[in-house]
Amino acid sequence: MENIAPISWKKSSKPHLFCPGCGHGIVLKQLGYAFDEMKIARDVTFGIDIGCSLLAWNFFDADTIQTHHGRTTSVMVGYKMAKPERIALAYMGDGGGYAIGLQALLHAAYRNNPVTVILVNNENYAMTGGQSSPTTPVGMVTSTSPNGKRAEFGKGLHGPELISEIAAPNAYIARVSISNPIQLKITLKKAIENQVKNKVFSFVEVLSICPTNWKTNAKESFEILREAEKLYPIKEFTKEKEVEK
Ligand SMILES: Cc1ncc(C[n+]2csc(CCOP(=O)(O)OP(=O)(O)O)c2C)c(N)n1
Ligand code: SF4
Repeated sequence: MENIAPISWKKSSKPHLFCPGCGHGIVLKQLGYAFDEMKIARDVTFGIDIGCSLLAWNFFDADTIQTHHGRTTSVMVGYKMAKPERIALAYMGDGGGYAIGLQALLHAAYRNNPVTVILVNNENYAMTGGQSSPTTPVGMVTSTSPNGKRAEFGKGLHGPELISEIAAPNAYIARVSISNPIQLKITLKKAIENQVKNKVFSFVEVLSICPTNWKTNAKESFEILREAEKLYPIKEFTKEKEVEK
């Protein structure tokens, strides 16, 4: 059978550890294709958060740094200062990026640090058992909202919208979904390219699925993803800023 895996994937790595049907695999596959097409696997340093994103530690034939929960942006900002010739990627979940790591993320955007942050939004703290996160939509049942999340606890944090308010006009900020893998790959490439060419900040939120904690089958998972796409619009935020100028 033809091997359709990205060549930047480690050929000798063990089978992946994600649950069956997890959205992380789709994100990482497209990221692998982006590495291949841009021929950058040797130039990338892949920073991963604590959370299910850490299960990507041996995916790529690329240098990888395992950081603490919520500290990936800060670690990769520091790393990039020390090694400006490297392409610094920070990979995390919505808990790591929008809760414990939010101040680091916002300040990296505010300072326009030349790193690329990829945040996989599955609307819960997946690795620790599906607790409610800043992006959990109203009504979603989680282990900390057994009767459904109440609106008084927030209607869902809109990260790219928040970040684009304080980011520099030349920062690249976008939201995509695993439901459109080609658009996902193109967006990841644009974000990485902005770091390499313009030496500025870039941020991509990827709407994803977590069948294990959502307790859903494939069809139900994608129904929830469609709802997420309505709550969190798929768009690029950079051009809008340029139009406003
Ligand atoms: C400083 C610190 N606080 C809390 C934890 C416990 N912890 C580990 S993973 C995690 C949640 C991860 O959720 P998210 O960042 O959304 O990623 P996901 O697992 O959904 O991909 C938490 C709270 C930790 N490891 N370190
Ligand atoms: S718990 Fe959810 S996010 Fe984590 S590996 Fe399983 S399906 Fe993926």
